[in-house]
Amino acid sequence: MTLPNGKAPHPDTQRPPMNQPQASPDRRTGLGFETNTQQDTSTSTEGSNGTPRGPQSELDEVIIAVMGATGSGKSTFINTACGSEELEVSASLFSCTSEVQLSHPFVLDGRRVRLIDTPGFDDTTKSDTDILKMIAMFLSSAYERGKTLAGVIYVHRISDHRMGGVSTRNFRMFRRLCGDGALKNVVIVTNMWNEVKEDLGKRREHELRTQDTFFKPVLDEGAVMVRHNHTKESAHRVLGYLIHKDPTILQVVREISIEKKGIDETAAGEEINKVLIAQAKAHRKQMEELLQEHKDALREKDEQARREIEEDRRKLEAEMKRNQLEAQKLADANFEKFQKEREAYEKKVKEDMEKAEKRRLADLEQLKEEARKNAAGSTEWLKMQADYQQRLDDIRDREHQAALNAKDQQATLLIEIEKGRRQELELQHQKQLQEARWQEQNSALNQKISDLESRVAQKDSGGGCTIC
Ligand SMILES: Nc1nc2c(ncn2[C@@H]2O[C@H](COP(=O)(O)OP(=O)(O)OP(=O)(O)O)[C@@H](O)[C@H]2O)c(=O)[nH]1
Ligand SMILES: [Mg+2]
Repeated sequence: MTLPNGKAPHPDTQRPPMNQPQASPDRRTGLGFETNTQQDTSTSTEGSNGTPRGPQSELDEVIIAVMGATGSGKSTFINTACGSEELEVSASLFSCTSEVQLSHPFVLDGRRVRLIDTPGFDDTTKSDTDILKMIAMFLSSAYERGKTLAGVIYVHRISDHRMGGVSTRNFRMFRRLCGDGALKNVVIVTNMWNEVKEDLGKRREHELRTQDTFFKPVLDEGAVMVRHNHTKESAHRVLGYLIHKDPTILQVVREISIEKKGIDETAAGEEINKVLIAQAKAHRKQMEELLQEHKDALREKDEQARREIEEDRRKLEAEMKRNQLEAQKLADANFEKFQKEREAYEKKVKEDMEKAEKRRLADLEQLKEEARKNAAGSTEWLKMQADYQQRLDDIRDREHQAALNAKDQQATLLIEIEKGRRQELELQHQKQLQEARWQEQNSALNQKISDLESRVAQKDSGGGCTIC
């Protein structure tokens, strides 16, 4: 494994920061990929030996598939990487993603990236053959439209107590889908680290890396194993291991699109067949044992045991029937039938996409109409607001003017009062002066009178006329 700078990184080392995801036009056709006329032929990305030409140009879309057991966190990883909630996620025991889905494109480290979400092989509602057919249809159709994979991410919960039957079966199917040739483009992602104590997680990680029954064989062939801590940065770091890689072809795609094999003849199909044969053998053995136990119960007249054995037998028969149907379904998925199914699937996807596009256009039209109405409404509202503001301004102007007037009036009044007060003071002053003057004149007059009286008195007492 080498990074774009040519150095071999430690799987857990941080890559330099990358560009944030960006929205891009949602024009989809066919299987959800945008039309790329330059690449729209079955051989455009393929060399003479059937291997893809690489490296991918800056304009090419980088497509990465995400696989793993049900509930391992595939859809969550994709949502985290895209920074969206577009894929359904569930904490229930039932499988959540039951179809192959394509994420919206986003830009990372200068590349336009799309992730493919896949259902796990231990799906609670669909058989392994159904899942294999779905994945094979999607990937081979995409390949024949010139869309190759930059890599595959396999999600594994570090919180799993052990690599049990389901995980082992899932991983075995994953290996058959990829083939050894694509392992250099595989990243095994361990997640749910916050669900375990660090020491325990590290021990499990070490076992997964070093045990032949776990991931060691694929790591030896060039796959890498990295931790994911549930953040966008961590998801982008994981994708950083793949986005600059030369594209690869998965074994199942090569088998179908180039070697023209039926699903039943692919390595993954053969793996399912092997499991079905082993199960059929085990079922036959169980049935023989039950028949023997049934005979014993009859002989011993043990009614309770007989009823329990018959119940077990019914359950086993139902399982055997399911197994036979599954084997039949796999046998029916030969090349011709699979091609027909794929054509029907592509047609349906195309119709769905066209319907979705029509719906999108109708929604867009409705949004535009609402926007127009809102714009009209907002013009009206703006006008009302302007009127209101004008009225408010007028009132304020009037109030201001009135205040100014009142001030003027008050000032005039004060001046008048002051004037009046001064006049009053002046009058008082003059009055006082007048009074003082009168008093002065009075006292002078009184003096004269008393002088006259004293002279009259002198004359009366024998003196001459002083007046004449
Ligand atoms: N703690 C923790 N929980 C996670 C992480 N990734 C996913 N989960 C939770 O695991 C549960 C299953 O996640 P999904 O993304 O639906 O898993 P899936 O692999 O897509 O499942 P299917 O679609 O059923 O195959 C959800 O409850 C997630 O919230 C993680 O990194 N850490
Ligand atoms: Mg899912």
